[in-house]
Amino acid sequence: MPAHTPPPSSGDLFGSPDEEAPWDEPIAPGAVLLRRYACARAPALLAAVKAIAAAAPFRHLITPGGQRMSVAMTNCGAQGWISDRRGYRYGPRDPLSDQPWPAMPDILAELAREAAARAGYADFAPEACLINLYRPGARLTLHQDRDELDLRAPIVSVSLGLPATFLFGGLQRADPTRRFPLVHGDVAVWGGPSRLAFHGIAPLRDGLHPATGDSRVNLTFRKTR
Ligand SMILES: O=C(O)CCC(=O)C(=O)O
Ligand SMILES: [Mn+2]
Repeated sequence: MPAHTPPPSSGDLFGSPDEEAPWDEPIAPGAVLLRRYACARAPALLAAVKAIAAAAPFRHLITPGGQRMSVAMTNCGAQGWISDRRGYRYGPRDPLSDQPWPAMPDILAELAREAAARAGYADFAPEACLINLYRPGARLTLHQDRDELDLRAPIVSVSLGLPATFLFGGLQRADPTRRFPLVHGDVAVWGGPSRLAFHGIAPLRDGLHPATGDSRVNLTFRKTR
């Protein structure tokens, strides 16, 4: 029995009717890959990302150590994640424009809430959506998401476009890391005992995807406070 099938009326707008039905792949206690969960909504999600990026453009942030990140980032929601010489933090305004980050569109917030619930985290209310844009060669080295104050809430992370390799380790940096392919429409949710698991993305490989061309877009939803 498929875990979820797109509503019958969504065929034309959001995906082809012969799209794969989603399935769940638990990877660690509190962590699950919701395979293809976002496929049906991907065109609407990408349209929303385009509108967000028109107001708050993707940019390569500088790490506190002075390195330019290979992934380009922007945010939507009440809070946005930023990095500069002063450190990593959340803030309500885009430092490029000094305007509030674009509001989080309902279609994004609903997807995040539904995915979290499916993974066992009821009532997830994301305040921030960090949007990561990967071009071939871009990567995210092993890290923990630990700038959020309420670690009871999970991280919900949506993959769109080109495939990537998700590195998922343990609570210590030196713990063994497993590699999971992430493709268009996959949603990773980690929380509970896995909330502070080290994770990353291996350098993106060249390719072309019908939905995003030569890039991968990742939406990472967080409760920040
Ligand atoms: O791109 C991904 O799938 C992971 C992103 C991530 O770990 C982050 O934004 O902190
Ligand atoms: Mn992360």
